[in-house]
Amino acid sequence: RNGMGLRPLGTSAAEFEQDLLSNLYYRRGTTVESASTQDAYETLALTVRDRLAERRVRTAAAHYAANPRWVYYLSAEYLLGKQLEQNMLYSGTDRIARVAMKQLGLDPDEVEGLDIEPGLGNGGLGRLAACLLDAMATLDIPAVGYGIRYDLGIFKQAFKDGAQVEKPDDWTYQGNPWEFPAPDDQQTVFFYGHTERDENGRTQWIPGEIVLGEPSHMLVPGHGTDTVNIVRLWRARGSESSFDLSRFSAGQYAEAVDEAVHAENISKVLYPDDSTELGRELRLKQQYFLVSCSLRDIIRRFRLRNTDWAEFPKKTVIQLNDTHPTLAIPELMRLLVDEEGLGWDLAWALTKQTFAYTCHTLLPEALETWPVHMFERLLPRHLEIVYEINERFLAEVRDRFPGDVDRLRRMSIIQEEPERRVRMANLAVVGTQAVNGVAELHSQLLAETTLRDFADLWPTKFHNVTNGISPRRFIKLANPTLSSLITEGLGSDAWINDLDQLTGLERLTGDAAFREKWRAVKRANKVRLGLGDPDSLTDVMIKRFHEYKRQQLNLLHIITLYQRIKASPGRAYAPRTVLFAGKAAPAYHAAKHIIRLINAVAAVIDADPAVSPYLKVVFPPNYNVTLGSLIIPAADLSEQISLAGKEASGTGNMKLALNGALTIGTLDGANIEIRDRVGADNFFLFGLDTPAALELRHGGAYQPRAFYEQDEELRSALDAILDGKFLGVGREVAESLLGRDEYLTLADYRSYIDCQEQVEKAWADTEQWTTSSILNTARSGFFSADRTVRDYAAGIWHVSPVQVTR
Ligand code: 26Q
Repeated sequence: RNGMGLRPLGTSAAEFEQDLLSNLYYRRGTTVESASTQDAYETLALTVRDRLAERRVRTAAAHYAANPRWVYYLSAEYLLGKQLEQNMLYSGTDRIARVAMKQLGLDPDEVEGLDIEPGLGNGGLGRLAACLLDAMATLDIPAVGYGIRYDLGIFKQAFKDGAQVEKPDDWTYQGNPWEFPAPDDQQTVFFYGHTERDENGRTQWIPGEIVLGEPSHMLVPGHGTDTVNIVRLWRARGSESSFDLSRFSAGQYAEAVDEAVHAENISKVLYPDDSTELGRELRLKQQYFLVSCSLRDIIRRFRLRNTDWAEFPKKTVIQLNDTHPTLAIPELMRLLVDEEGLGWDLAWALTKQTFAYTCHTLLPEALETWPVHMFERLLPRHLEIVYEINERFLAEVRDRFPGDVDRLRRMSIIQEEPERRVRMANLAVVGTQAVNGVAELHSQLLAETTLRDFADLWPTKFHNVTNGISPRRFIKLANPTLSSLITEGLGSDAWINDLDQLTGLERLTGDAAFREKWRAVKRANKVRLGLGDPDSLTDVMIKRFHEYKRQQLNLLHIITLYQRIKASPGRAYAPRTVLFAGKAAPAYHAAKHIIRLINAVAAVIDADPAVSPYLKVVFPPNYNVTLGSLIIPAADLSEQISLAGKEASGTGNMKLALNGALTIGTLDGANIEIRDRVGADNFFLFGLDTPAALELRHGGAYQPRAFYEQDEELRSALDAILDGKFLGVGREVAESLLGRDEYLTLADYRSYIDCQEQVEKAWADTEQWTTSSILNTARSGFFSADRTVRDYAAGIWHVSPVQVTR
């Protein structure tokens, strides 16, 4: 019996089989003979989950006993990926579960196929949150992730006549076996209303709407440890007071229910935008809902073991994943000053010490701001607090830089022109003890450009923490055959939790048999993916569609290849499969035009027998963590071609390099660090660097038409689009490039085309390519999220592990 007085769950296939039968019977109310595949799936999930639940209970007990300093990660988005496979691996049941299922006559692949990915995020930022949770658990760091349990995740992408159409992602339609409801920890959230001062001069917020926050959590197990942390997600519920009783008794039942339904809209849907979203009130409401519920929960947990507010920052660090949860700063001030009666100065000192802020962008249009009038209507007390924070802050700036009015205007948390708005990034910098960018270049540019005034004022507040990825999910689970080969080559699987050990592969580049096996794995992964010729160069661009990422540049290369093959059909071209995957924000028309044009070019090439043996464009719809895990292991070439200075970091670049793809890329984001590590010989570099791009863009003299006129191949590619050669679509794309070309696509065209020719030459030397591929994997250990979390722990969080013992 274990510490809880329970019979420990078995570790053999026979015991697992018994538990499956018992769970099928008692938790699904059925038997093997009459079970549906859905019954089998839910039962398998519960049987796996049970084996983590025991570790979870021990983790909670160990954490309670230690009363440690906690990391609370606040994020509006999480892209956790499918849970079943991961939880089988982490609980050590992957093998026995499959044996047991077969014993019961169930098809493991069919059953596992019903597992659904919770798509509670847009892209990089949401997946980063999931990778950091994975690494924190693996490193035994006491942590809780807080987020929103959206009813509808990121939309499902389909193509109709080559154009993106969106469908709702009702991810819990069949239930969600991974979720633990926690109704006892429900919270109450206020919105709207007004403020009043009581007789002691204390401020009270009289709300105009009250909504309930209902928590549930999912398990976040560590790999190779007993630690199981949680991610707690909040769902909005109408409160009893939002249920209009007078209407109810007057017989207007449906009308009475109306407001409760209205309240539930808060967690209805994830906003599908990954950079800008015109200030929608519901989005601001979501942010405050997350913040209010989570802070109350954090304080509840603090009080289980502590009484003194002075201890709060010693026991708590709250990491803000971009500005989306920045309302936590004025909210903690409100709780401390209005509800707890602390003086402003003490409350402010505690607040600042508690928070840290990660910035994920440089694009000025992606910096969140909210109209003051909207902010004031929804959160009247918070606006007063923001004003007070701002006044005191501006006084400090005035002291340091007397007479510098322009600086005050730039740094103010309130923007005055052309419209009064609250600048969330300024609030986040002012209210935290540390600010970090997500790659070396990005952190440097933040301090020199976007947040320069703040770095002048507080130089030591600014840090870099280069992003990382979970090696468990993005190589061990995604690429099992390569993982086995690596384990065979290194003689142990310890590399999974200590990714720097991959450097041991370097010496194997000299082993012809190993290289042969390496190629065979890559080929088998292409066969598994099932798109295009497995012997062709698989050229992969997988990421959200955005003009700064420049999918259109890749497309111009494809059109150029197409035209070269048409012009000289006799030559021997190395077959290439160009794979795109990614979603565009539903209202981002320019990005949708690029998608439409890619699909048209793909169709034209497919229909042309002179070209199709050499060139194929594939665009599987609905890119998500699951599809990424299938594509990444099959890639030979990784396209990381954003305009220098625009991509904060990128993390897909790391996933692809780790899986042995060579990068063609600009000096942007983490590409620079990848190239520094894998070596310039194993990386295809092209394009303007950041200073050159800034000069060209802001020198005011950039004329995309000049590039069009000077470069015959470029002209011919754009003319083909303008002449309607690709089903008559995509003129908007060409016109935008010839008009403003915001992201200097035409300026980088020639350099990119020439670099792709280098790629083609390198591909022809199979052995050398394989060596480069192995070296990419061998030298990518730095990009483990374990290293990222260690950097946060040492430089920003100042937390240490707590061991969970038996
Ligand atoms: C903000 C306000 C209103 C509506 C939506 C948003 C919103 C939502 C999501 C704004 C931005 C995002 C997501 C941004 C994102 O994913 N950024 C990426 O973060 C990665 C992890 O740090 C980096 O690697 C990428 O470079 C960066 O683009």
